[in-house]
Amino acid sequence: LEKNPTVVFVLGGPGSGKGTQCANIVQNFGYTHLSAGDLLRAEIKSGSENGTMIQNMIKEGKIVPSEVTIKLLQRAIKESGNDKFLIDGFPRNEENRAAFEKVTGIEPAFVLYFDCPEEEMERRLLSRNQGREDDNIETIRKRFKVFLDSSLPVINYYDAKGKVRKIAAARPIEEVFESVKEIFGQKNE
Ligand code: UP5
Ligand code: MG
Repeated sequence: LEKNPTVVFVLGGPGSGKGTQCANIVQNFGYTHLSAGDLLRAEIKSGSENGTMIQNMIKEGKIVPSEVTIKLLQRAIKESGNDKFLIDGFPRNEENRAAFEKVTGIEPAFVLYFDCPEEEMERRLLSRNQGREDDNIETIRKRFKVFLDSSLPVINYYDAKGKVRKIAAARPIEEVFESVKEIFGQKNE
């Protein structure tokens, strides 16, 4: 592992625009984008022994055990050859957060938080049409509840440390990215 990689956690509810904005950040600021959800979905497709367990958890909107997700993230970090990472959609609960810090020794430079009302996120997810098994109304409701109960506390934890950069996400993609650019142009250490 690179000794002191720069890590930005990109957090926000389901459909808040994490993946969309990470793609823009990569093009402009030289980061490698690691979506924990994409890594887990790739693991299902690869036919790994954990695949069925991961698939069931995603279908229920539940959080996959940290050790599985952290192993995938560590491998992707190593394989990237880069030293700047956007970690998208992780950590999702306090246990994820503490385990990542313990295992990797990495603390995020800051946390980018896309703040979006549920009704807007629901609209986006229901019209995404990319065949995601969790983009149905029953699973979406479960994902929202897990976000409120488990993921928001992680954001609050980093907010108390002055590390959260909050962005109003219910605006057009280009407008949201203008706000994102301002943050990446600042000194954030
Ligand atoms: N869109 C984006 N921005 C828009 C804008 N400003 N205006 C209008 N439309 C906009 O965007 C969603 C949709 O909205 C797209 O169609 C986009 O074009 C449009 P996207 O950028 O994909 O939003 P994102 O926040 O990335 O939404 P995603 O659904 O990926 O968020 P989740 O957090 O729900 O999904 P993730 O893949 O991270 O996790 C899925 C599941 O994996 C979890 O529920 C969990 O079961 C599991 N998981 C873990 O267990 N552990 C992990 O660490 C990570 C995931
Ligand atoms: Mg995503």
